[in-house]
Amino acid sequence: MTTVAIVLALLVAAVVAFVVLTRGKAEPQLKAPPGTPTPKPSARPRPAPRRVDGGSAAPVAESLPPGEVVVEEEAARPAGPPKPPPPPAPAISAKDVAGFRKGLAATRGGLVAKLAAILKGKKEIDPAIVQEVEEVLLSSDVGPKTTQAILARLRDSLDKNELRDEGAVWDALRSEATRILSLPGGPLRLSQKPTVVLLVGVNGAGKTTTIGKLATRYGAEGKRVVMAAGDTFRAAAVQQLEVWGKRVGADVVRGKDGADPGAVAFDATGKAKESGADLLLIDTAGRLHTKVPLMDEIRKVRKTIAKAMDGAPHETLLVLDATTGQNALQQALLFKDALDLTGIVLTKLDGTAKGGIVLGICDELRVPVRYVGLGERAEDLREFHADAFVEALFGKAEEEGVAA
Ligand SMILES: Nc1nc2c(ncn2[C@@H]2O[C@H](COP(=O)(O)OP(=O)(O)OP(=O)(O)O)[C@@H](O)[C@H]2O)c(=O)[nH]1
Ligand SMILES: [Mg+2]
Repeated sequence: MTTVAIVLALLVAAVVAFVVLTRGKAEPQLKAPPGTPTPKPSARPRPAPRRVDGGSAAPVAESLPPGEVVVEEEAARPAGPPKPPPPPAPAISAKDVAGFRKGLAATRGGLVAKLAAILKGKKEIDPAIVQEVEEVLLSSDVGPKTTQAILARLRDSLDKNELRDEGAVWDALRSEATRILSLPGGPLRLSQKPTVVLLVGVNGAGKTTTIGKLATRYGAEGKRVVMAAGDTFRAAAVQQLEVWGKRVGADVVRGKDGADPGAVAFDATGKAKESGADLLLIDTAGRLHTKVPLMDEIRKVRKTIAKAMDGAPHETLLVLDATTGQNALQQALLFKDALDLTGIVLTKLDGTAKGGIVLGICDELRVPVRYVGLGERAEDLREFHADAFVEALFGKAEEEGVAA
């Protein structure tokens, strides 16, 4: 019995020892230091967070889990080398010259072709040739005063023996034209909110069309444009403006038929101010420069606008139809007497050989041409640049042989 008990006890001890030993193998007794999280069986190594600084780094960021993308602040980046200053704007853009040249085709075929016919192949320039140039300038609506100014320069150069050949005459004409046309002007600057622009001129000069073109241009630049239907004589004039307004997305302020144009302009200035508009373009009825009551009326309109906003109108543009030649110059002189003109818009230059009128206007009025109209479409209104204009008018005339 005693032996049986001993054997049983040994068996139990052996089983217990076996169990203890086999358990120890299955679960190794590795004790982690306190505070260390127990790794989960499913945990995988994760990529290190990456910086996204735009460009090619962005696709990498997309592959990262949310919250892992570190967008570095612009200010925190190390400063790179200083940026070089932007290159100076070219004096003349080829696009400008090409645009003017297309619009000036008729003038090049008239004034410039006649000059080319006189000068072509001349190895020597004498006073008789200068005389012929005078006739061409006079017949091309350059105007007597401006023609004399240009001739004085040519004769002076001739006396100094500087006009040796055809090329020298073209150069002298170009530089004289550039001098005359280079008045401080340029496109409208929207320095006030709203910048108020009054457009005046005789019937059919192109005022309403120019307003539509300007609204298109500034609207496309993201400016808020308001138009005032100050031509209250004709219902059709208001409708014409409203068509442009719809096309451009600009508000049109109108009065009742036959309303006082000053009241419409006053109302529109107030509304443009309230609505935070950038530009207010005020249309007016066509008026003959020789009709005193009509010129008095436009003076009154101008004063009324000033009552609605200090310093307004900021610009008063005279719209002239280039096809009217010397008459355009007469209009300009009388409008300038009545109003403080800040610029001229010369329309329909595309349909005339009388482009020389630009020289007469700038020379006699000393008011800058700000825009020229080279067609009826919105994009046919071009900022006037003296250099580009002169280049388009006279450039390469000799080589092209524009002479008939
Ligand atoms: N070819 C050409 N036509 C133009 C130009 N500017 C205006 N026109 C046209 O000239 C005509 C008269 O233009 P409007 O804008 O109505 O002239 P307006 O000065 O407002 O005329 P009123 O309101 O009657 O005084 C229209 O048929 C225009 O399309 C231009 O630069 N070139
Ligand atoms: Mg009109």
